[in-house]
Amino acid sequence: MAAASRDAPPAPVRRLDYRPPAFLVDAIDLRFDLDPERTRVIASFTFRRNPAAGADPIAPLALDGEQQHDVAVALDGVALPAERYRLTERTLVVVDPPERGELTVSSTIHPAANVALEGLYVSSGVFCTQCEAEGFRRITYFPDRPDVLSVYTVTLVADRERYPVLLSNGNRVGAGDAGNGRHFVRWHDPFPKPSYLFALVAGNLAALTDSFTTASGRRVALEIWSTPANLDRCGHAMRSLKRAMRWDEERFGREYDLDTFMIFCADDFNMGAMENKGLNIFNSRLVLARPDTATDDDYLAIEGVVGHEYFHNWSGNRVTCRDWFQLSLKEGLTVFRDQEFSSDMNSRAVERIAAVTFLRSAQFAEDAGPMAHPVRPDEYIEINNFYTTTVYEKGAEVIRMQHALLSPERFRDGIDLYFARHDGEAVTCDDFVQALQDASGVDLGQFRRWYSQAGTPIVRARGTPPTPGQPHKEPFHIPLATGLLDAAGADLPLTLEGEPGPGPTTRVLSLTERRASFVFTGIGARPVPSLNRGFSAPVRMETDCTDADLAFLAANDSDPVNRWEAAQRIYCASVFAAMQAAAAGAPLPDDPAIGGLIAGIVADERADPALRALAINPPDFAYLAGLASTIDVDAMVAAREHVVRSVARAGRDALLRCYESLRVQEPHAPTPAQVGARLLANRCLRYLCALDDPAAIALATAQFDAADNMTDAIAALVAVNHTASPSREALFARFEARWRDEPLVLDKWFALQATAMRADTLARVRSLLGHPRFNARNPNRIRSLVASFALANWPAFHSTDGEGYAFVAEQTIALDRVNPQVAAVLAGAFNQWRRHAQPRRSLQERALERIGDTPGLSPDVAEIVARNLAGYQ
Ligand code: 0A1
Ligand code: ZN
Repeated sequence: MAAASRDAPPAPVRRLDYRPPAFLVDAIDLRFDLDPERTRVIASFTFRRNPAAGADPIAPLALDGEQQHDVAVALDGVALPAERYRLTERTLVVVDPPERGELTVSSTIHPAANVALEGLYVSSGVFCTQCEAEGFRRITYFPDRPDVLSVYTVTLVADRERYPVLLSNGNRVGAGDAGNGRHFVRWHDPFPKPSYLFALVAGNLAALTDSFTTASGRRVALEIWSTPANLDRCGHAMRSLKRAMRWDEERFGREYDLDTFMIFCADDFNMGAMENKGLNIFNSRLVLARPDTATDDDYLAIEGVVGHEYFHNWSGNRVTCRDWFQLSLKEGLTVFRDQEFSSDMNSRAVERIAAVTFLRSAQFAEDAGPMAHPVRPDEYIEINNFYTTTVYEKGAEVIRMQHALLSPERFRDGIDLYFARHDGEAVTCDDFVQALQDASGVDLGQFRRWYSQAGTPIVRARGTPPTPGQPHKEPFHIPLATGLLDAAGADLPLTLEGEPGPGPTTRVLSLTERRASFVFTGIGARPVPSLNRGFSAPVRMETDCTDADLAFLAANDSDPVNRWEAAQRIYCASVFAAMQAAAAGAPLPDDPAIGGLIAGIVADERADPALRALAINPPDFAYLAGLASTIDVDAMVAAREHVVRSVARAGRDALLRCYESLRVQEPHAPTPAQVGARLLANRCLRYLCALDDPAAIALATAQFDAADNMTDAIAALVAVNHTASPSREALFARFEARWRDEPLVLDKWFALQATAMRADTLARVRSLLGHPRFNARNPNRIRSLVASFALANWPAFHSTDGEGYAFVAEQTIALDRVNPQVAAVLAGAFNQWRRHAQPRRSLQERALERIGDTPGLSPDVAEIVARNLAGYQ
């Protein structure tokens, strides 16, 4: 199938090929003479042969390096003659190295030309870095691998006027004049760290400052650095940081360790944020917030990500990964920690439902496609492609299951042992599980399969579908939190046969075999089971619940996650019934049950508004697609639309009443009460506008006019986004005029237009590429306009004329020359192609082939294409 002209992708790196480093580096001294066009880097480091390297005593001293010029090398202060080292495109090898010594490597790099945003680059006139996973090798030659830990001393030299602020990791230990209008600042980080945690920032910046006193009484200076104009938007991030620092002390006993903790917010950043020791670098969209510019969701995301990066100081930095296959060691654990933080700060149920929704839409799809991989992958071509929902979100579920199997108390003992045992080390996922097992006495032997086997298990079905390279699956150890409801909706005590009663009302059942049965005693009439409460295991549940059981659970389950889940299952069933009719060309059936259910939930004023809003949310396309055997986009889009409209029709009065009663009257505040009320009111507004009813659209316009906050303003645009009403154009034009010069706000406007379910969307997206505020080099702009279209607009991306596919292929190819990491995200839009019905299957295959046939593809995009076009069915 592969065209003869296609380049073979680079060879994969394999987990089992891991070897300890031949040399260790205990300390490194780095000097930067910063200039956007020509930065000189001088790195001096002490190296010594690794006593633990074992077998190969003559292994050379090999350093990684890319895109560096004018390289000079000295050993113990003496210039090294050319025959003593070999320089290739990606390595510098010292021939016949001594057992120990000091190597000095000088080189020149070009930050202003660095558009891939890996290594040292310039963002809005400010120097900044991104070194994870392998960016440090674009800064200097070094053993750029996470198991080489060194103490860093960094001297930054730059023009005093253009770059008055010079930041790096650790503590500031010196500063002064460097002549010629230049100055220097020196930083020292006493904690040995891998090169991926190195960072520097240099520019004309201002700081919001505060302080935090740790549990042991040390005062830590807190600084959030941004351009002076943005300082008034850093307050929420600062409050979040202080909450995170306190929470990690209280919940995990983890205290901060340096004198200063800094955050810098960058306008150009490939991912969300980065946990560099003492100097976190954030995408500005995850720092900056003011009620008029940021939504309630933005506020929550900022709190969560500020927490996430801060928590890495222990889970990632003090204890780091031995190699990149262990990425989930730090990411799964840190996502679990940030989820717990957000749950403790806000509503636990809302947080859990949001996490489950994301996992099931994104990670389940990943597990069912060509990118499926275990939480601890076995091979990769480009590590940047493995910052995935499997490593992060499923990784967090794997931690959560161990929390459930051990109990919170024994889990904490295990985590304490893990940190104490491995502080200052680079370790593996196995080391982590071993610490939990040793501290708790719970046997986690079988549980370890969650790290090595890909795929989503099915509970109550025959097993787990195969994934690439892993046709046979062994049973997982699955903790299934279970309850039984009696006819009145009350929880029954669960007493296992042979036990003295009464047992607890929710029990974590341990499934370890392909089949298991549990017999509870003292249960009278047929109870209604509530399985996988709190989504205790990341599995697909297939149960024999009747429609009546689901309606009963939606109304009565004491577990809020399963109450939500029951409503979602009813919703999905309704969409599937309509889908079958659509696929057969029959008229779409009207399902009165779903309309009644939603109207009932909306009207239930005793229930938490945020939970009501989540319960009436229609299932998204990604989740629905995951439930289908073959994806028929036309039928799916038509069916979902049909059900949404019938809900809107049947629930109209209840929706309107709820909307009117919940409109927040007092001035905006990000309190849980206001957030919940806005969420539900705005969800009602969306339903009301789904019928193109002019009265409903007038409500949206009025809301837009009156909004004192971005949540309500954007919600008005969302509500009219798919309509043909001229009011839509008017609102979008007004929004643009108001927020033209605010890139992060305009991103919301780009994204809404890219996700509009309208016939003219692709034409609109193409013309927006020429918008004066669109910038094809900025990852946030690309994600808003192009990635939203590719990944979130099912009808337009999958349009049967193939134009959506052609557009995304063309954009992927163009972007790959600029920013391979983000280009690979776009290429991932085709990951489900084999699951689609014709003609979309072939059209997507052709788009992938077109990308794959492009000469000079990055390994990032080449890997995605190769996995997609490999023989896996
Ligand atoms: N470690 C960061 C995420 C991150 C990963 C890779 C990056 O560039 C390749 C940037 C950031 C986190 O988990 O927050
Ligand atoms: Zn992380």
